[in-house]
Amino acid sequence: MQDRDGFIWLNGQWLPWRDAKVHVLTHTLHYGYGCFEGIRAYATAHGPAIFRLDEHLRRLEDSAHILAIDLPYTRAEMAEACIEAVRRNGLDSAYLRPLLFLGAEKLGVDPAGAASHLMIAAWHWGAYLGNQAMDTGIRVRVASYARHHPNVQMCRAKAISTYANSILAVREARRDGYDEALLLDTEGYVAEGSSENLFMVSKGELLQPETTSALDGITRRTVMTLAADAGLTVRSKRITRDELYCADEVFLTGTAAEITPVIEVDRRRIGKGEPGPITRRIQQAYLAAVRGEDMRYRDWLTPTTR
Ligand code: PPE
Repeated sequence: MQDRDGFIWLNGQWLPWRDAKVHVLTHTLHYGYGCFEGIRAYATAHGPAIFRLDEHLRRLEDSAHILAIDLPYTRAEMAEACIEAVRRNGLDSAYLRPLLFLGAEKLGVDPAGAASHLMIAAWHWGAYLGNQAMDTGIRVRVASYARHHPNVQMCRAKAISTYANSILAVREARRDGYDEALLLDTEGYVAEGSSENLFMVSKGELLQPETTSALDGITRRTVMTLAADAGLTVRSKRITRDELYCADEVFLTGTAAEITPVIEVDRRRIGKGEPGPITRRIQQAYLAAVRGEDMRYRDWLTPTTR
C-alpha cells in the first residue's frame, strides 16, 4: 500500500503518498486505541460521487465520542478533505479511509497526553471478497470466537481494536476453506460478519440481528430503506444459527463488501445454493442507488466535481 503515487491528507496537510508516515512509538500502534471509517465513491454520470458521506463522518464523530478521543476537525472540514482526496488522486471510483489515532507524544496505556491525529486516504478498491463473490455468492463459517460483549468493547464505535477479533475469525474461516467468518454474540445469537452486517430472508420477510454486538452499518441502513421502498418488510430480531441454516436467503452488507450473497453456512446449503431473488433485487437496487441511477436516492451522493 505504501509504494504508490498520489496524496494523503494528514492533520490538515496534503502529503505525497510515500511520505505519509508515523513514528514507531505511535500510541495507537501499541494499544490499538482509535477509530476509522470506510467510505466508497462511485463513478456516476456526473463524475465520481461519495456515497452517504455525511452519515459516515457522523459515525466517525460518534466513534470518537464513545472512545473519548478528541476529534479536532469539523464535519465540513473532513468532508472537504474526502472530496479532495478523490479529486487529487484522479480517481473515478474509490475507497476512502479516514482514521483517527493517538500519536507518539507519550506511551503507556492511559492515553492522557497523546494527541489526536487524523488521516484520510483514497484509492481504487475493487470487489472486497473477489469478483465472483457478488455474482455467485460465498461460503461462510460460524467462528469459534464470539463477537464482543457490549461490556468488553462497544460495537457502536468503529474501533480499530474490534478488528483483532475479526482477524482471528476470518483467518480461521479462510484456513478452513471458507470465504468469510460469521460471529455470534456471547449468548450465541448471530452478530455479524468479520466486516459486514448480515440479513436473512425467511418466508418473504427480511430479518436482521439487533445491533447490540454488531456495527450499526450504513449499508445495512441503506438496505432497510431500499427494502421498505420495494414493499418488503424488514424486522430486527435475535437470530440463531439454526434459523440461519434454514433461511431461504442470506446476504452480507458493507461498504467494502456491498451486497454479497451467502450460499452456504457451515456446510449447509442456503435455499437453493445460489443467490436468491430478494438478494438479487436488493443488490440491483443498491448498485443503482450508489451509481446515481435511481433519482430517489440522489441525496445520498456527494459529487466530487466542482
Ligand atoms: N460490521 C463490521 C465489523 C464492519 O467492519 C463493517 C464495515 C460493517 C459491519 C458494515 O458497515 P458499513 O460499511 O457501514 O455498511 N467494514 C469496513 C471495513 C472493511 C475492511 O476490510 O477494512 C468497510 O466495509 O468499509
